[in-house]
Amino acid sequence: MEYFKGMEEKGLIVMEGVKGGHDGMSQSSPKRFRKKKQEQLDIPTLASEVRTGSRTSLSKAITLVESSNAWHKEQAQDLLQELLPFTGESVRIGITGVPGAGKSSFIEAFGTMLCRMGKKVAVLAIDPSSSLSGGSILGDKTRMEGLVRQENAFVRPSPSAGTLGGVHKKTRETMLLCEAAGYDVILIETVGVGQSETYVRGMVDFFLLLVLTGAGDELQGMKKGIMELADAILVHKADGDNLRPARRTVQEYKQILHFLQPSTPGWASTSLAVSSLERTGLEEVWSMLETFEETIKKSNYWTVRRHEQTRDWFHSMITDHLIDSFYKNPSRKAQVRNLEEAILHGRLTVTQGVNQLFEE
Ligand SMILES: Nc1nc2c(ncn2[C@@H]2O[C@H](COP(=O)(O)OP(=O)(O)O)[C@@H](O)[C@H]2O)c(=O)[nH]1
Ligand SMILES: [Mg+2]
Repeated sequence: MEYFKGMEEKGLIVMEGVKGGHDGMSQSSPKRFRKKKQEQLDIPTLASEVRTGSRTSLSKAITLVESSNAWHKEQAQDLLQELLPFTGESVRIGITGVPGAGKSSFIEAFGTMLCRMGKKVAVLAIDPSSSLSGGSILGDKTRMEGLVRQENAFVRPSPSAGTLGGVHKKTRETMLLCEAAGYDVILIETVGVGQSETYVRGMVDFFLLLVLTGAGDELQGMKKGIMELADAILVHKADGDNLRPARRTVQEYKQILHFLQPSTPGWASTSLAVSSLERTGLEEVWSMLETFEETIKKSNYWTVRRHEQTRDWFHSMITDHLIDSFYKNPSRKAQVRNLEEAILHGRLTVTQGVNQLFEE
């Protein structure tokens, strides 16, 4: 974090002339004053409350981590640093599938089963559709009513509308907070659209894809890419009339997976039939996860992957930070537009345009 602080300070020095500008954060009220006023939040106390498993404190900690307020951000990092030694002990599971595949229902059924087994289960959601549709938040809450009532469960709904593009980037930090709070299993739900699967794959140990039957056509159309992200494909809603077709579909997926690149080296991705309605197949999913954990820890890829994930996270934050600080200068956008014009009219080459931006 020292590194980022350093960069921020440098940014501030360069930006001296535009203080009090667009973001309202750097206005005339001196930083020292703000600090003093908000110092009531006692980070060591909050940290120990999170560790004792207080869900209220965990919620408070997550809100702090999600805040875009500069002072909160600093405090959030202090909190995370304090809790870092107590993180890393959970099994991190990503769950994806098209809307309606039954992800929330599966999490409810599976999570409740795990709680009854004595596990502590945290549920997080990354929902890129929520800022458009107003969110699946309501739906998910009713879908997870049973789970929410479990003493061992913690359910954090999708970030609220309009905050996308920032808050979901905090999911990794939220996950660390949950681990420090003693959660054994972290379930991260994401809608299977756009980049969110790749993003979630990059932060979990195990990645589950939920699909439906009648997939003959779907199999054709389904992108190979997403199947190659999955450690297991669950054919969901395998109940009633759907049971037989579901079993057939499982066989089809197994065959296909056989020919694809496995998502985790040393693990043959597989397929299972599950019904969250009838609560069947859930135990098989858990025992598969246990086998996975054992196998992958033995090969040491568990740790290797987590290190890779943290490294990637660090590098993507560097990129984000560079982009942010590049556009921080309010005149930057106009400058870029002008250069664009010049390039499109053939007065400059693209490389010359870029050089001009970075020459100063
Ligand atoms: N028959 C059947 N229906 C299910 C099952 N799980 C979920 N559903 C239904 O599928 C619909 C979508 O479920 P939901 O969990 O909201 O899907 P999500 O959009 O992927 O989170 C709901 O109407 C559920 O009642 C199941 O195991 N069997
Ligand atoms: Mg859902």
